[in-house]
Amino acid sequence: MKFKYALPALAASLSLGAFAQTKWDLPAAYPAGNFHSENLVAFANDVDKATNGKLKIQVHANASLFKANEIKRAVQSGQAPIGELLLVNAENENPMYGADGIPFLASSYAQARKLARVQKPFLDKLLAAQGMKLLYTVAWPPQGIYVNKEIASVADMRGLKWRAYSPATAKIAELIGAQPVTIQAAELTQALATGVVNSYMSSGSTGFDSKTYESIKYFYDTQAWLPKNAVIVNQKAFDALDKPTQEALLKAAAAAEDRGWKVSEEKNDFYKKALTEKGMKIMVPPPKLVADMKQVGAIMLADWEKKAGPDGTALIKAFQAAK
Ligand code: PCA
Repeated sequence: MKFKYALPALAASLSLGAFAQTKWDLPAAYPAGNFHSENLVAFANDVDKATNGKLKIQVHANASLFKANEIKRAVQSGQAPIGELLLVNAENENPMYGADGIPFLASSYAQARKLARVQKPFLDKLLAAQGMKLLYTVAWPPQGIYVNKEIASVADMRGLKWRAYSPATAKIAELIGAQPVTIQAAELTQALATGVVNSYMSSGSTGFDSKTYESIKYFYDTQAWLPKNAVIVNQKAFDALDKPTQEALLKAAAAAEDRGWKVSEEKNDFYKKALTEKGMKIMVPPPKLVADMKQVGAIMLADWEKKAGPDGTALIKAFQAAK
């Protein structure tokens, strides 16, 4: 009697197993309309299609599931199987995460891609040691200075209320005599509207997303660095997928990386035009400002190399030798 019922139940669970669906929540920190978030949704759709719905990834944009600075730990602990983080935000944990936040080390898309290539093996190793795996990275557009007045040099920036998003952008404030307040992108609009900050460095993308033009008039297009977002996955969650699903995920990730870098570069001009249409002035930074900021960059590079030790030296060497 027992078997009579157990067998159909077993058969049902087997056939269910054959169609087993895995659902992953993907916490992300930037608004749904941001190009990184749109790229994540395209990535999730590709995975869905390639696996016939076996792996469903739900993107949670705008820090709605975890705050920007909590995402890495959430993926590490398995609270989230997958997530998107801003690499430079982990610089205090290990300087190698911050290589793409050093001003003027890699300040064009071509240079940033080169840096991404030489940085990748270090990231793979660091993440693997914490039970995670790097799926892909995509650069933000080049970083410029948003400021509420015209500036000719760093001396003009003293005393600014400076929004920082990372250890390095807080360090810049220190070096230029501004007052840093760390605010992630999801809270930036409010911080600007309430006057908590009146300046910061970021991309045209974040200036546009946060409606910075409502309180700040100038964007100095310094093109100082291109920080990257990274999509990372918990290794155990990855290992729990069957082989074809793993392969589909990696293939979709490679496609997302290609697409993301292209869109980032294409949108860079779009964002600057959009900011102009909203009444902002896009400024070519005057020579003294450029020279001052390059000096800031040189100090930060030297500091970084000291902190990063032999790995840092190896990365810089590889970067300089890379084509
Ligand atoms: N936007 C993000 C990080 C870099 C960027 O361009 C921000 O400002 O928070």
